[in-house]
Amino acid sequence: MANQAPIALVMGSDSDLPKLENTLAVLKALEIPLEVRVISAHRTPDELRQWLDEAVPDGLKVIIAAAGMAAHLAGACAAHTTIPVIGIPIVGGALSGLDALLSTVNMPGGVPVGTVGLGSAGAKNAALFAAQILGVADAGIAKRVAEMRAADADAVRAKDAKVRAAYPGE
Ligand code: RP5
Repeated sequence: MANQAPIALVMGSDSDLPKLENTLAVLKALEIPLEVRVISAHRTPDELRQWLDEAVPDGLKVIIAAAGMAAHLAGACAAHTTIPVIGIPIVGGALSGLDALLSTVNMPGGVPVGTVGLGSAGAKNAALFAAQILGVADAGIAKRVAEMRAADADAVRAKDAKVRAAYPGE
């Protein structure tokens, strides 16, 4: 792909997309170009290999891979490349995401996947983690991540002030 984005968000199904709003929102706020794909480790394994064979040499730096159920997408990405892979286990199915969490996090030694937690916080953290990886070599991204962290802290301080005003104590 011409002008390969540095981060890719790949998901196993378009049914995962509504659960990845935080990932998309954070990377947009940080002004980091993003490639978004639906590729399944199980349903379209050939496309996964083909995509990685092109995107990594073209300049892809970090993969965020989201999948539910028997979630092998992040591990399959990690099997094919040595760039960092962040796994998002998707909540859903009969086991409410526990299957995806264990499938994503419990990789064999030698093929790491940096796995975030379940739910919207995990989706948010995956984006921040990917940005922080890029931020090691990109001062602009590191600055924007630090500003986002500071804004989050300000929001907590505002909530603290509100609660203290409502419950002033003695
Ligand atoms: C996984 O199976 C996908 O990542 C998704 O979370 C789950 C269900 O996929 P669909 O049947 O909704 O396409 O591979």
